[in-house]
Amino acid sequence: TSDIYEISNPKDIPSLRRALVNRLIYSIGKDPVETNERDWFFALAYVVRDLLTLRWMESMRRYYLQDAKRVYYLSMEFLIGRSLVNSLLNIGCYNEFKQVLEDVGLNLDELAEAEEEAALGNGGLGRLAACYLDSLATLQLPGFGYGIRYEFGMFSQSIEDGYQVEHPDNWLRYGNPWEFARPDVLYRVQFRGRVVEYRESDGEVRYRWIDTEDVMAMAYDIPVPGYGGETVNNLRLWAAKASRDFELKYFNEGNYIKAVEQKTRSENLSKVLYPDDTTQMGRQLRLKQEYFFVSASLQDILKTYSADHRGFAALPQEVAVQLNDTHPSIAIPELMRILMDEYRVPWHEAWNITVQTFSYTNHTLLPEALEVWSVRLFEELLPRHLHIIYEINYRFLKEVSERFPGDLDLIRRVSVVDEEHGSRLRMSHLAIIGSHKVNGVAELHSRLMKTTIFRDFDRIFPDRFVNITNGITPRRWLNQANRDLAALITESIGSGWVTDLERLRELAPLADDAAFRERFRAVKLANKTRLAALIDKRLAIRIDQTSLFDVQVKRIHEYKRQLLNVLHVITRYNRLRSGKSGDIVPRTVIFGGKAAPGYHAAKLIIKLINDVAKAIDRDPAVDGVLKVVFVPDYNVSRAMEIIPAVELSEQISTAGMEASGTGNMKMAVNGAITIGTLDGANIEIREHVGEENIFIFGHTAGQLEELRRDGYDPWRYYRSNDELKLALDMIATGYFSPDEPDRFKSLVDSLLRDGDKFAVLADYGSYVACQEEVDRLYRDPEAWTRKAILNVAHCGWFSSDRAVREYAERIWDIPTCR
Ligand code: DL6
Repeated sequence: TSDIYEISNPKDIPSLRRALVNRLIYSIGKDPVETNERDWFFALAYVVRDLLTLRWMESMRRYYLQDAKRVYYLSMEFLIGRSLVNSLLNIGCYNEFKQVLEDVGLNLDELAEAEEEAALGNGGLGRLAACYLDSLATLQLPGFGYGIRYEFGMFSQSIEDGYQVEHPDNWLRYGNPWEFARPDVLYRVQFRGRVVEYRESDGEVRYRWIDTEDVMAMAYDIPVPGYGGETVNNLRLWAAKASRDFELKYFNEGNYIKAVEQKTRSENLSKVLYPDDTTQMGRQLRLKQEYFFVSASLQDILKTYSADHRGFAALPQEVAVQLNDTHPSIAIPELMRILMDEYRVPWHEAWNITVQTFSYTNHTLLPEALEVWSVRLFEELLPRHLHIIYEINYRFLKEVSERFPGDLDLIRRVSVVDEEHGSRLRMSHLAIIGSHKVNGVAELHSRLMKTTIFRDFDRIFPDRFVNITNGITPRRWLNQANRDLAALITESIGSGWVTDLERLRELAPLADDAAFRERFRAVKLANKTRLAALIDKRLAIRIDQTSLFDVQVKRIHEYKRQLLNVLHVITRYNRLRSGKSGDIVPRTVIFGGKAAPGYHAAKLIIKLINDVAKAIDRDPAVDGVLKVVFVPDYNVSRAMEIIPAVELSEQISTAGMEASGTGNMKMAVNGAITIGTLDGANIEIREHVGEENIFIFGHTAGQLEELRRDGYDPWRYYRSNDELKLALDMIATGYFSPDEPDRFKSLVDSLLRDGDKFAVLADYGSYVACQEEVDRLYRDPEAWTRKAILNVAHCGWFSSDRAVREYAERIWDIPTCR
């Protein structure tokens, strides 16, 4: 096959063309005269994968020969998106392939649309994992992702009559050209069964987990190319396969149908991604998914380690495991189990190895998102792990009671087992106790973590908590998504920024250069025009590309406060209708985002946005000055289309509730100006870009705490602000839903009668006032552009390269491996 597929020189167009046509014929089985775009996409993806494969093998060999310490990033979610263009840019062959395709009458960017996106994540946490994989490879760090190969990723969203409708994401329907199936990399994962105690010849009591129901985990590998193509790392995703033993049991009983049923049941385990990131669902299948991928990953990690190491004492010197939130925290008792039950390592030694190996990232303070599992469920599914967790907890609490004698309340608060709510395991406690480092994802979040939910733990382990502020990869979010801005930047300061984003600082002096501002503005306008054309094409909605593009795209959640944005839109609408708007700036307010399928309020917010959009559309009084658009099915590809066109980035969460945010970083580095609260990484964005280049409004986390302590009364705001009252009354009385006047009553009730948990009303006044400031600045295009340029220039620090370097130095202790 090497004659057919081999590319002697990836810059040689004829050889690339030959490889492409050969792939089309021999791998896709299509005659080049009778193909569709998807055939070409697959052929091209195979050629690109070929180019990655040798570099990938070289990288693996390099790690092996240098006996490099490796980091394994365990995550239930990797929100990768499409890979074709990203891979081409990273290996430096984009232009060559563009040419090859043009020669056969095809357009690379159009072809790229044939790729299904790998939407194996919900939002921030999953996308962060994907950005970190890109940075690990670019920085030439031996970093490997482990996750689940969900057959159905994040649901796709359509909007029907203004309501969200969910559709299954059958992304593997045509196959995934990037992956290598590894039927030989197969591990047994046990569930249920029982634990027996026995005494060994050395007199030690040991445990055996027997009579289990088993599922097999089969590996699929996806190469992850770093920028420059020197290093290609690996993302290994596990798919569930039925265990032969299990099937045989029924076959032997002559029950063929039952055997096949059983096979389907086992394989359902990796079927679907749970589509809610902010409420924990205590579902058995979810716990099974967590243990399934953790067990397979640890077996794989230990197999690699054991290939050239004896014993496990050196494991923390060779291996670091990062737990992306608590979802994989069952890895802590699992490593203990393997070390003790399978390799006879004594508890003390096993515990030291475990703690030194693991570290844990917390991504949320929302109590409803913190994982807890019922002891009963654990007992049923993972009885041996429950024993180990009890023992970990017992030893930990013993130590605490020795250090803080008599503080029984402390013991109750820090225990892994929460007895107050019916015996539940608090996975965050387990993750903290079993890790040597715990990090939050922005300064404020890390501080709040230490002073609120994990205050006791910070006292017990004063060196354990650190902050590593999130970052985003400049390859995908600037170099790829915003080709025109990338070209302008490169022309101005060279291309070094792609791997050293802080070089963007060199753009700062150009903010005062009128000619540069003109070009910068032209790029933004071109991006807006492109987005307007897409919206017209897909939704048949016309928007004015010269209006201010005011954008809030992210998951729909009450704490992210899309409702606050809607209240401002309604206020603006009312001012326009009553002629009180003065010299108002024409705006297009764009929303996008998915609501968890079971989250009623979030789904109603989507309907409200769409109903408000409809009312505004029908009113000639606001024609040309106000437009609202809800972009359906927000995902990585949509984000890459929208973000380069954003002018005003809405980051308006209730202070203290958004752990970091990463959309805020993506938009700022693409030349948007943020309107935001002092929440998450907004605070650090303000520090970097300067307070004169960002619009900050609203209560701080501290002020909100005080407000609540003094008895927060949303009615006070309602009564004292006529515009707010009018907007709320319109929603409540069916102005936007005349066909069903009560439709949004529950939303208004949540604000007025149920205590306004997210302080929407408390921040309304300052938000609306701040939006007036936005209008004022926008009326002066030179001043606006100047600030936008300074946002780009000063956001280099938010690169995921910086974040990953911090992890490598402060947590994993791994050097680069060139
Ligand atoms: O750390 C990545 C991302 C943050 O930027 C967001 O602020 C945060 O909401 C998000 N959390 C999740 C779900 N959390 N849990 N568990 O996606 O993480």
